[in-house]
Amino acid sequence: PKVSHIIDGAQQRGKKMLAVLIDPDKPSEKELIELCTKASENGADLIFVGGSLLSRDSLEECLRTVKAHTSIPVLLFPGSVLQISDQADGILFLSLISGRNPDLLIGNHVIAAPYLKSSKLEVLPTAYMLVDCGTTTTAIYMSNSKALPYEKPDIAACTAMAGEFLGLRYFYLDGGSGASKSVSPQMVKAVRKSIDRPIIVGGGIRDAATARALVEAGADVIVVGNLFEQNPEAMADIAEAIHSF
Ligand code: 1GP
Repeated sequence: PKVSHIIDGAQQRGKKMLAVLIDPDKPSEKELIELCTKASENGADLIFVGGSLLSRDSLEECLRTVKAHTSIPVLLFPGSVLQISDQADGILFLSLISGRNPDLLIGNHVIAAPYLKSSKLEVLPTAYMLVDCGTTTTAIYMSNSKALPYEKPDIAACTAMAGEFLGLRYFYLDGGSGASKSVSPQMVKAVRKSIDRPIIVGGGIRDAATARALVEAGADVIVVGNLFEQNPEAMADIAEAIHSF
């Protein structure tokens, strides 16, 4: 099945999803295999692979290992045009609509388009919104653009509306990996009221209560990166909080 059908179907049934993010830079092959096992055991519905800045050429190898050791759908969450690979099932085709950097709104997309066209990757048009959660995360720094202000849910709501009118299908609110706190439930609520399509929320989510508050506010997919890599066992509680909604 297409990954978009899995996400859309879950949303229609009111089922919330847990995505775990793997930064291909960090784990060794042995650790990756372990992470795949833990992802399945602890209830991950999706695996995102990517990073805002990779310091070694590890993506292909990482994807090969992940695909060989789990049947969970794998989506690229690319930090740049260099992070395109046929080994994944699909790609979050991110347009950074929180910012005003033309390369991340359309420029890189033009460069990537012919590669995607000739690949078998499923392309998920995604409105990517970085939020300033009090930490200059790598994503925010590398984006060379301003993130949405934490205290301004109305700006996030209008940005999402614009993204929907532009035809984008998935809406990703992200504080960036390692943010000191997550995006606020108030902001998720405001975005939920402004659009109907699935909302993905990530960045700085480290406990079940936070994940729960975000799904209650209207998030459909919760993304956990750092905590998953550091303490995969802790995912069980978060998955339970999300899936029991
Ligand atoms: C970042 O949403 C992801 O894009 C995950 O963030 O590593 O802080 O969980 P964390």
